Amino acid sequence: MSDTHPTTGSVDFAAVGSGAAMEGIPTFLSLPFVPPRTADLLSQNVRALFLGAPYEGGTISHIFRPGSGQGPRGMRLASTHLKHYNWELDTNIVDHYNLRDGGDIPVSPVDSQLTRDSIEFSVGEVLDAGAIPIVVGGDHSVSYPCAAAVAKRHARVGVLVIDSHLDSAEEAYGHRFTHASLYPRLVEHESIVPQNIAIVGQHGNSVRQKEVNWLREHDVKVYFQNEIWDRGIDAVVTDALDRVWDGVDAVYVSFDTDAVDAAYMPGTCSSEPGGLTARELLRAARLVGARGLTQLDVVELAPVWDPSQISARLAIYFIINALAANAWHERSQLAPGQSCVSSGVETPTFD
Ligand SMILES: [Mn+2]
Repeated sequence: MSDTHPTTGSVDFAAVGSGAAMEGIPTFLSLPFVPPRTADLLSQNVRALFLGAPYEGGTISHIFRPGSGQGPRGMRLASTHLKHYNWELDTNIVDHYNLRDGGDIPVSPVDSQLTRDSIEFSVGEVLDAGAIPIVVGGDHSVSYPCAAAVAKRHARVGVLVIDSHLDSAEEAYGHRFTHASLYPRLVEHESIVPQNIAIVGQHGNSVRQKEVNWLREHDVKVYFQNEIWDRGIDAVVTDALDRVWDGVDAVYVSFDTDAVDAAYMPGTCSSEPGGLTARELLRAARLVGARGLTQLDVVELAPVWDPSQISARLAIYFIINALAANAWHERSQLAPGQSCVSSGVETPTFD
């Protein structure tokens, strides 16, 4: 077979093989587009779908440090040349899930309710196909509709958030659905109880006393960055996962990129010095995936602040590692929430 080019028709591109990162339409991992609709996903057997939610109207960061609306595009651009095979877990994540790029969910820059409705609809379509939605924001307010889609489809849902902030203000800037009010809104769902919520990686200086009070009153567990330094990432994330998976049938996972130190993640909107290292984050991704994944979102990535693209690359590797570990969990045939790590499921060895 020979593909001819419109301007250099004699060149046989199929024979040459492209593989170049800088040609074609930049989708996530250069994957084909499939719309986020249940029928399309089922007919093409897609079991995980990348979706952009390019909305940053839920935060004041768009005034003093904007750019999370460009998160999906930045992640696609930084991912086009990456390989699909994780050798440590012997998994090609594209083959395993028939992973595809679902494009960007329509959002309105001036109407947060319309935006939430749109995101919840698309994420719901993916969940109804039995696929894993991987939603990339946008600011942290895009997590409300993602969590709502999960919460309305399961009897009891755990919540694991990796974040430097507490996001537990009843309202901020006179609004109930900003990037700072996640937990008060989540517990309004009957299926989400505070005892199954864990926040990992808290540090910094951007928390109001009122938020701390709310979390104490509701018994939401916060794991500080200091505890990670004292006990190590494995022990802390394992405790957090034990909590969020206790008695639930699904877990909603959100990774706010500002949990990571700016040395590894400069491209984020509300950075706090003293965060997770890249290796701690990737270790967390493996532990999270090794229990089973229902859904994943990655928020607050702002590529405009990082021309080196190390931020987008780390966020991409978080997704890849979590998906590879979840494939390991699927192959192990453990129940949702049971850990491949603590159950001693072996990984492939290359002696
Ligand atoms: Mn945050």
